[in-house]
Amino acid sequence: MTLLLTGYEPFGDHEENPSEMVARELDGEEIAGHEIVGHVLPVEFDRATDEMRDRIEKHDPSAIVATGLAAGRAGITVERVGINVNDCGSTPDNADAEPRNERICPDKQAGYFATLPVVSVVESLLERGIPAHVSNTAGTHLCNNVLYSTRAYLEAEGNDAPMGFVHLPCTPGMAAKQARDGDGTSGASVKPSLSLAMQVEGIRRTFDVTLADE
Ligand code: PCA
Repeated sequence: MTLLLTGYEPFGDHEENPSEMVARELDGEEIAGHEIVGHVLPVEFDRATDEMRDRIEKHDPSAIVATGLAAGRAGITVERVGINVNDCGSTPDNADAEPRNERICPDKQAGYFATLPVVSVVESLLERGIPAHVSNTAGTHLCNNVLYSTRAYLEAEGNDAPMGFVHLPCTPGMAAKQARDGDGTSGASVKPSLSLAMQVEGIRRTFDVTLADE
């Protein structure tokens, strides 16, 4: 029995992506008799969803948690919904694709809810002293794309494994580096951050709560 955990490779101005580090760290760990399969997805609109489907077909996971970086958010944010939009904003993907106001699936509905127990996960993280909140937008970049596309795929397949998306903030090292590269010490420009250990524990608990909910 497996649990699928995906992170993303670095993208845009970011030299690191905590979601990649968390996926690598938890790969192989056991939770309640399930083995976590950690996988790092490309930040490419043309490839990420196909890779996610391949992993689901290969591992037939009992639950799927996709993660990515949301630099600037103050804690772990559990996404409630994915919407049917691809729009890269000011950040092209890693293959230089720049979708603007496109539909992910032109013939499908506007949105899909995550099927993780979103509110229970957040409550559990807060109880553990991990800053977290529910988020009502995963944006319109790859993170939203993988949430929407994977939920659409699972529904079409009749696969009821719970699936959702968790955005992770910067690590303290990333926030310090970005401040050094930017305004340095004079402005109040340092981004909020959370230690990698806390981020790892947050994702562990996300799986715990999801399995307990089944
Ligand atoms: N974060 C981006 C894409 C990859 C990642 O880690 C997002 O929030 O869409």
